[in-house]
Amino acid sequence: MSFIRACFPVSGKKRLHRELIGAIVKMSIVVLDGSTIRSFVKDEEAFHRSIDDWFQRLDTNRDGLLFYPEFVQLLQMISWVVEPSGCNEGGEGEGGGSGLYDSVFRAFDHDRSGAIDLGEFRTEMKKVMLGMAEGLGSLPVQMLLEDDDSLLKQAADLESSSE
Ligand SMILES: [Ca+2]
Repeated sequence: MSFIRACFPVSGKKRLHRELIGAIVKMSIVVLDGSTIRSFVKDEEAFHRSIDDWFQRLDTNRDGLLFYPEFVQLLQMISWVVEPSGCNEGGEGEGGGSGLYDSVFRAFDHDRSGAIDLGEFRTEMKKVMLGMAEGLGSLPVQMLLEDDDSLLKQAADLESSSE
C-alpha cells in the first residue's frame, strides 16, 4: 500500500528526523510545490488513472463502492494537513482523527448513500489535491513516499517528464 505523509514546511529537527527515516527505509524523497500538483490534476487522463487505481485498492470487497471502513484506510494512509502549523503526529494520541474522518467521509458522499462511488471519489480527490496545491503555494514541500506508485510521486514524475 502506498503511504504518503505530507507535511507543511518540514524544518529543523523534524526534517532531519524524516531524512533519517527516509534513508533507513529507503523511501524516495520528492519535493513538490503547488504547481506540480496542479499540473497533475489538470492532466485528467493521468489523474483519473491514479484515482481509479486508488479507488480499486481501497474497494476491498470489490463492489464498486467505498464504505466507511474502506474509505478510512485512505485517511489513515494520508496525513491530512489541515493547518499549516505542521504535522499533528504525536501528542494527542490515537483516535483523535475519527471526527475528522467522519466529516471527510460525509463530504465525499455527495448523495448521502452511505458509500462513495467512483464519481464522488474523483470529484472530491480533485478538490483535495487542488486544496493541497493552494496550501502549498510555491513553497516546496518534502514528502516521503514509501513506494513508487503513490499519487504524489506520480505528480512529481509527470512534472519532471514534461520539463
Ligand atoms: Ca466496497
